[in-house]
Amino acid sequence: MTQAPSASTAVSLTRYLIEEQRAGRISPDLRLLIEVVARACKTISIAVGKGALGGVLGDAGTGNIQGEAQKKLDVLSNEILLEANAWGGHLAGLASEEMDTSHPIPDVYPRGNYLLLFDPLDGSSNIDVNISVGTIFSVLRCPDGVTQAQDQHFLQPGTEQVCAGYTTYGPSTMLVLTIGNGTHAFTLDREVGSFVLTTRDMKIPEETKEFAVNMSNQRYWQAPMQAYVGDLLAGKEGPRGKDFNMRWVASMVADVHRILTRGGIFSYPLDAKCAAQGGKLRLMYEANPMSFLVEQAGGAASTGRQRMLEVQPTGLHMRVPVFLGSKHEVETAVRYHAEHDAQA
Ligand code: P6P
Repeated sequence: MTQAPSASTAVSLTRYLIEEQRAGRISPDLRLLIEVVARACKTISIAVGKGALGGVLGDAGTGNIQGEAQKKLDVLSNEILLEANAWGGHLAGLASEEMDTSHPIPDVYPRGNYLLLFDPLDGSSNIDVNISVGTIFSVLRCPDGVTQAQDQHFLQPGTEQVCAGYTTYGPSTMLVLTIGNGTHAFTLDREVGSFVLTTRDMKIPEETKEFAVNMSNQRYWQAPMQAYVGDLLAGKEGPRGKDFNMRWVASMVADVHRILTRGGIFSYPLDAKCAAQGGKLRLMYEANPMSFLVEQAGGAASTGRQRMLEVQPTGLHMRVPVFLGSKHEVETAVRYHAEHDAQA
């Protein structure tokens, strides 16, 4: 049973970031960036929380580069993040799931040394049925000498991230963050309006009995995924020798938050429907930030054939197959792929 932090022991996000800056682990500009993103997420939380009363449910009537119909809250969340990050002087550019190309900082404002990428409202297909959704963000350094970032400047592997996080808009609004010094969870105190550190140094159990996958795609999976999940389903009578449970929220932030909290493996593998695009989930603002958070919590993240954070991006909206979560379970899924490829 976790004890609620008292007023005297509560560590706010601001205090945590000041202490990390004092320790030399983040710069003043990166501290400002994180505070600005957190503040924007509070605004998004209020809009999401209004539900039908806010007049922002349903489709926007527009589509994005992903070929997905945008929800009104997708567009609103994107605008909130763009506006919040325009004037601070900490960014050289932004990129979003909802925008075809990267977004320049207006000339009227100073520019900084960071690049911010985000999925403003991940899982938004769940918004109209009141299931948790979230904001995912990733921070890279802008290459030296570049002041007005172009798309190609964002194309850095996940190991280059200096910060990653998500905010999950669930029963409580939680910000989960890493600056490369562990993964930490902050809960929004709505009465005060600040994020409060509620779990320092999250750790994912290395073993698990829970997997997250969209089973309706099973007939489209490649052979190693068929074999891997088939053995999970065989349970204790099968080669794994134990029974497994399954969860699939269809909101990556919600599924990953559960795994960071109690373990598990999340997978969106290649299937015959998405193989031509390289996968379903996007590398730069879904897989990479989540993989950084998971690795910092002692977990593992892979495409099934390569460490996720070492994938060299070829485009802002590049898609990848994803396996992430409990270290030993991800290693097992990777081993099924390696053994299949060796025989092939
Ligand atoms: P499916 C949401 O659209 C998302 O990008 C992730 O948040 C989620 O894990 C996945 O797609 C769900 O995909 O095919 O199960 O609807």
